[in-house]
Amino acid sequence: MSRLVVVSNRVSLPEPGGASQGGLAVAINAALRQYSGLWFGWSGQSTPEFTGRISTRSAEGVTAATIDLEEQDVHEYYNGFANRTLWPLFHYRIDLTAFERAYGSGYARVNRRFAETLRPLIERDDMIWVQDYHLIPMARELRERGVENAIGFFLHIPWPAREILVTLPRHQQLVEALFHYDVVGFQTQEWLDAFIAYVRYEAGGEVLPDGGLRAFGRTLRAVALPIGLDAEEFATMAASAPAVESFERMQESKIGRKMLLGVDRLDYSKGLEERLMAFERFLADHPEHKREVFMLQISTHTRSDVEEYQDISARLDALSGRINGACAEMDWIPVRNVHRPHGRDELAGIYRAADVCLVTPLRDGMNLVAKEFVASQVEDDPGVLILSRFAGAASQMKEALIVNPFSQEDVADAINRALKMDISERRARWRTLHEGVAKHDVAAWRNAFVMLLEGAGLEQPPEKSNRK
Ligand code: GDG
Repeated sequence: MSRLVVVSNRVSLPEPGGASQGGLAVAINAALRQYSGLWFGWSGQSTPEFTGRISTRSAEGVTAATIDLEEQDVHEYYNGFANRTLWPLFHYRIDLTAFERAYGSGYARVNRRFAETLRPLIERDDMIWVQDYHLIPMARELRERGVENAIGFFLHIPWPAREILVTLPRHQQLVEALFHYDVVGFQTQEWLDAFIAYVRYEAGGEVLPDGGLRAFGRTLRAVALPIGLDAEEFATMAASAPAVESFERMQESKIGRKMLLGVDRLDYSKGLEERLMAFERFLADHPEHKREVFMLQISTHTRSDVEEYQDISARLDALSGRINGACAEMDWIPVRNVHRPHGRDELAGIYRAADVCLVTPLRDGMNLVAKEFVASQVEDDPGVLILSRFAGAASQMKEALIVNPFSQEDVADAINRALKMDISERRARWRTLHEGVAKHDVAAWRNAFVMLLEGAGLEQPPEKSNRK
């Protein structure tokens, strides 16, 4: 069996207790757990000058190889092009997108540095799987260095509509870089369709009879492959002592009230302010529910060096403070606004204690919180999932209450409906959702992608299968 080499911006091996990790790290850890794989990426540390020195560490059968980046790299590539250009743009926030040449150069430089450092570690039969928007040009850089192995790419975030993407200077260069991969995966058919539309109408490419895409003189296979949870691991964790403890602690603190839960990285794409305003609207429309219900919003800080993230943090605190000031009573607070990160096991207990989970991003590649919430429920008394139609997860989780997060009325109505839903409907919806989460798990995602990558390796001409 070929070795799997995963390349992503950050590498974060599991730690005891499961410290806070973003969706991608959680998924890659789960995907590599049963693979004797290599995981290559940035250590998260910066040095005044780039050294290219590789540090390795192993845990649970996964070897991590990391490099430090130069301070300027972190500024221009990570905080810059990745998180101030591509992230907002791909989440439809042109208003927040920074178009700066220095960011583009930093992005190209870091991708080059990644490729140069990774090159000597690649063995003949390795399959290489590059993750996410930070590393789109990786395949081109590796090919330029003679790598002929099968290389795949998976985009964890949405692929934007063509009309949005063309606002990016040198958008064609970015898309052309993708054509150096053999397989490119998107979370949903919708993002894949948007990519195909760009290839056809902007790049003059075509869809081949076998489903392949051809443009820029190259061919790739593009697929929609939704990411999933390690559902089994999650179920085990949900039954662990820390999970049971946090569940009991939550139950006690609910004192018979219903809990609405939100769990998100503090990010403007997650629709946090809109969600709080919808909750305020719900309280105004349904005063009979006051005192019977509260919202626990857990939003952990990420990317705190980026200005837009400091802004959203301040706005969210102000908004929850305003709602509490206006609505709270001496023995009831409507919003519990928590920034402290929790262990994953602790989180599983909190999910289980929730009566309703609000997953209302304005745009989201997939959203694993929706799946984690479902995986944490027990059949006796499952909670209700309210899910934004703009999360990739909505294409799979149709038994959730699907809402438009931009409409406070719509979300407020869904909260009311969720709170009133009888137990048989809750169980029926949950059962179907749970089946889906268990079936389309992270192993299914990994296996399907790796199979395509293996196929791509076989399709190479003979001189290419001797590649190094
Ligand atoms: C990107 C895409 C896609 C949150 N708070 C805590 C904590 N979390 C964990 C959750 C979940 C993860 O963070 C968030 O995952 P999401 O999928 O919701 O979102 P992104 O981080 O934006 O991930 C997304 C994903 O990649 C995978 O492809 O689904 O669309 O944007 O796992 O549980 N974890 C811990 N403590 C916290 O306080 N331990």
